[in-house]
Amino acid sequence: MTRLVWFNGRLVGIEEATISVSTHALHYGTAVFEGIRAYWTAKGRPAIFRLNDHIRRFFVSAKIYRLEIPYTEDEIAEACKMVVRENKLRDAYIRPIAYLATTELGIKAKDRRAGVAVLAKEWGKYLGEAYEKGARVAVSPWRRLPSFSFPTTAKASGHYINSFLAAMDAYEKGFDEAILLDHRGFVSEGTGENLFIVKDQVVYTPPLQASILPGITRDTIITLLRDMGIEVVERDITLGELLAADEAFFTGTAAEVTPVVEVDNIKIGDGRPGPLTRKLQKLYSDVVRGKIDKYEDWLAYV
Ligand code: PPE
Repeated sequence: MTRLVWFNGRLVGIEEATISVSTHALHYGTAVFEGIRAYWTAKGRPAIFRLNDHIRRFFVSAKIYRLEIPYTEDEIAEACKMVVRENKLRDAYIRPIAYLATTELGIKAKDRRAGVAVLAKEWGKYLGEAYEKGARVAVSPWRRLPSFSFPTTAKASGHYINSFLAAMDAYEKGFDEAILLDHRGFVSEGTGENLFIVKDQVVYTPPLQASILPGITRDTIITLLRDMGIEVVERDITLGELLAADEAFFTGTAAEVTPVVEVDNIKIGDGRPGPLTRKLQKLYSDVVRGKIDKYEDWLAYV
């Protein structure tokens, strides 16, 4: 993490940004967060990609979990810019988090005020070499949390206990990442990414009812594909369809567009990143760096 953090309204050194061990969020997972990237652009300054969409999702997540954020959306957006600017970052990963701050033990909380921090760091490729070579993934023995038990549309810290189990299980078995099935057995998503497959020039991705997080990168990719005249279908995908796909890839703020080339040691297509996946990686990277005028509206300059 960088040295300077925005913490409850002030920019402070990271060693000052601490909370009590009896904080509700630590015990019960009652925090919501965002992952946002800023990229260096041709204009000679960084721009934050789809900042307003991330801020909106942050506040919706907080509302669902009854967290009262004592700041406006504009103030948090400004804090995101501030941590990039003041830490003199070029490419950055920004992490706003709002946590239930009461230090009273007990699940029910009378005081629903949230503490808020905005951190930043340099974060290279999320899945390392897999960005180039493609990820080898395992189907997790753990199912995605059903959207009947948790609001999977919220990006809440507690939900990541499920991702953590799946990620560690796959990692310890020697894979780069896990894919989780939903409670019905349909393909859901990665531990921190949405999933797409390509079959016969058509692109498919699981729908919201497959308990996915509605990813902002997912939305970006759907838009870019449709603008390219490529058909995108949101529908349930079976494991068999994934294994028979021509190409597969993950999307996410951290992961960007990462090819998936093997599932449980079975090659997807010819076992190398597919041509459409490559094209989307390049296009996404151009869009976030402000190289394509058409998508300038997605950039918030720092
Ligand atoms: N699904 C999950 C479960 C998820 O965590 C993410 C983001 C996505 C889909 C993609 O969402 P979006 O970033 O809006 O396109 N995961 C974040 C956290 C990664 C982490 O390890 O921490 C991210 O990419 O920032």
